[in-house]
Amino acid sequence: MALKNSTDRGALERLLLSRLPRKEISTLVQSYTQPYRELMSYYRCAMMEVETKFNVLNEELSLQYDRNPIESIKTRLKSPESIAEKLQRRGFPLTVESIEENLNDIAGVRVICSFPSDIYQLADAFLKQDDITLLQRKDYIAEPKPNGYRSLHLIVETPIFLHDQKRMMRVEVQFRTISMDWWASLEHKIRYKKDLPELDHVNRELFECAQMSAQLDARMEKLQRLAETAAAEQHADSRRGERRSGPLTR
Ligand code: 0O2
Repeated sequence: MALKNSTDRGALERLLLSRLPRKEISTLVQSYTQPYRELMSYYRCAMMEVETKFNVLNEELSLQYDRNPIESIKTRLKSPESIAEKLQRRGFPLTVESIEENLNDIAGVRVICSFPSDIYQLADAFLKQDDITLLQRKDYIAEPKPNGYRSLHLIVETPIFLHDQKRMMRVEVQFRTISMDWWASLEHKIRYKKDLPELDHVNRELFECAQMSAQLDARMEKLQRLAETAAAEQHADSRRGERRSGPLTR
């Protein structure tokens, strides 16, 4: 007999489950969810690998330039609801294999930098590493989205080393300045993906705020350059002064 609808199916599932001993139910659930949990764990490992790479770069560059180019790093694993929604929206099957095959942003690493130039320097240094393969690059800083969104997005593949195998995993890396992140986080709260009617004045003002944030980035970067140049000149002056006064005689 074919089941008429999901209510029938639900009732049947409940009946069957009520007759199974607790232990068997737990084994059953485990067997269904294990492959998904394993895959999510691999993505977590890939995020750890990528996060470590950025921490290493931050440490090294901070010695070289006397400041940290990275303000903070955030990692996130896409939620089961978002995964299901995205697969459905794109017409892909809801299976563990399909997640790995069709989605690039299950593992997300967001690198918040001080200045726009830090973003490109870090992205270049990261992509030069021989275990990182670039799959896709979207530069929304050079070409912001029509709503004003700015960020540099990379989809990369990186290996994770498990006890018995090496696995290649995809990770989405988003680079933003504090100002880009501030705008994107608030815009996300105000509008992004909400089924709102088109509110022209809200869109326009959000776009203006994005432009203000871009101007602030440019000004701050300019100030940083001026300060760096002034510090370098001062340092050179004091070295010249030291050389003129010659070695100390006793
Ligand atoms: P969440 O909740 O941040 O994970 P994709 O579906 O990712 O393959 P898409 O959407 O063209 O293809 O990718 P894109 O443009 O690279 O954007 C992916 C992510 O960038 C989004 O992830 C957001 O995090 C961020 N993003 C893109 N556009 C905007 C925007 O206009 N405003 C804000 N605030 N964030 C944006 P998710 O999965 O959509 O959401």
